[in-house]
Amino acid sequence: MELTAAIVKAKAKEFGADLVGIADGRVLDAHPPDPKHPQTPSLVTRRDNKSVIVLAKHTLLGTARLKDWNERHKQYAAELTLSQLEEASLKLVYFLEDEAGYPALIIPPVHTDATLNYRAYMEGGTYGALSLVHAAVEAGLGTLGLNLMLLTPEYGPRVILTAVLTSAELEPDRRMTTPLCLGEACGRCLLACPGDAVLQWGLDKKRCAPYASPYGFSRLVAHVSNMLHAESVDKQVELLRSGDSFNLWQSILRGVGAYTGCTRCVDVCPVGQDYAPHLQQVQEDIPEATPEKVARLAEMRRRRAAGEPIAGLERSRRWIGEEA
Ligand code: B12
Ligand code: SF4
Ligand code: SF4
Repeated sequence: MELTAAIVKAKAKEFGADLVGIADGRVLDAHPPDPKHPQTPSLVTRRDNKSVIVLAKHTLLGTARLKDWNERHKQYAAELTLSQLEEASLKLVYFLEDEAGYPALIIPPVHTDATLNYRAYMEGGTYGALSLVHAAVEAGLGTLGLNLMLLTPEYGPRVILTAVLTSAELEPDRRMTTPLCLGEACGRCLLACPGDAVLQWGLDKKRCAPYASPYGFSRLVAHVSNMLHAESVDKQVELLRSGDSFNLWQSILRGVGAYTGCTRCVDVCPVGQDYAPHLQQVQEDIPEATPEKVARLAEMRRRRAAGEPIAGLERSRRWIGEEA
């Protein structure tokens, strides 16, 4: 079969992806997001690294209209969306291999390497095989926002991502060179963040992680430690039979809240064609906004207007869509 980018994109959509873009593996090799810890296609494979096909699936609008950061409905639904995207990626790999004759592999959407730095893992500072948001920008799907999430014209940041690496040389998409993010003039993600983790074009991962992953590995370790160190057997049994144990059991069973926790910065972002018709009215008011956050945002606006250097912006201009 003569495989083209158009065929691959049509197949990915048929299998369940909402957005698909293609990046040249060599371009990703040349632009690792964090050069101290490179995440590049050729570090994954030197054979099947020619093209990086990035797939996106939008998350549900109904859950984006729930305003509590710790909503179990949200966490459960997001895990189901993730499963569907994983399935779409797997079907695409089988199509590439069995029908088109090109070996391929999936970049797992949530797996990270904890062996390098366990402490960093516990604090959210871990790395996937590829950084999917950066790969998505290179594949023309969108640009990064103030919180360094991928924003798309269609769904803003309300998408999750996977990637498929393949030996097929496919025509790549063009990277967007105009930012989608409204920047410091908006700052709604910062105001909504319960962990106050959004920086000026950056993220305090340690502050975000307990909200982003409320029933993840760190919570499991903390809960089991509390049980081990409880003052009596009765107290240990009480902790064993607690709501925390039940939620952790559910999370192990179905992934609820293990990776898919807080989405407050996502739900309030005005970028995306879905925002005005479905979210604007519900999310207009941001209960988490505090005078301290408002002041911090005002200071960011001042620095930007004054043309002062902003480290986060300088590091990520390429993916924010603001070339230096
Ligand atoms: C580890 C991880 C986390 C960690 C750390 C996040 C991070 N940005 O690294 C924690 C637990 C905090 C987290 C939180 C969330 N995550 Co997460 N996460 C990942 C994961 C598995 C790996 C990320 C990775 O490899 N980062 C690599 C590094 C290079 O990225 P970076 O640190 O942002 O890079 C910049 C900085 O390092 C900076 N930099 C460079 N040098 C230096 C030096 C200094 C000193 C500093 C300060 C900065 C700096 O410049 C770099 C270039 O821009 C990815 C999946 C994947 N494989 O990509 C999902 C992923 C990024 N997460 C996702 C989501 C949805 C979330 C959450 C909403 C939680 C949730 N409910 O699901 C929140 C959102 C937080 C946010 N505002 O970004 C989605 C993003 C979708 C989107 N639209 O953008 C992904 C792609 C998962 C997926 N399959 O869809 N996540
Ligand atoms: S996921 Fe939640 S805690 Fe993390 S940056 Fe977004 S709003 Fe803040
Ligand atoms: S909420 Fe505003 S500042 Fe934050 S990412 Fe979206 S557009 Fe950018």
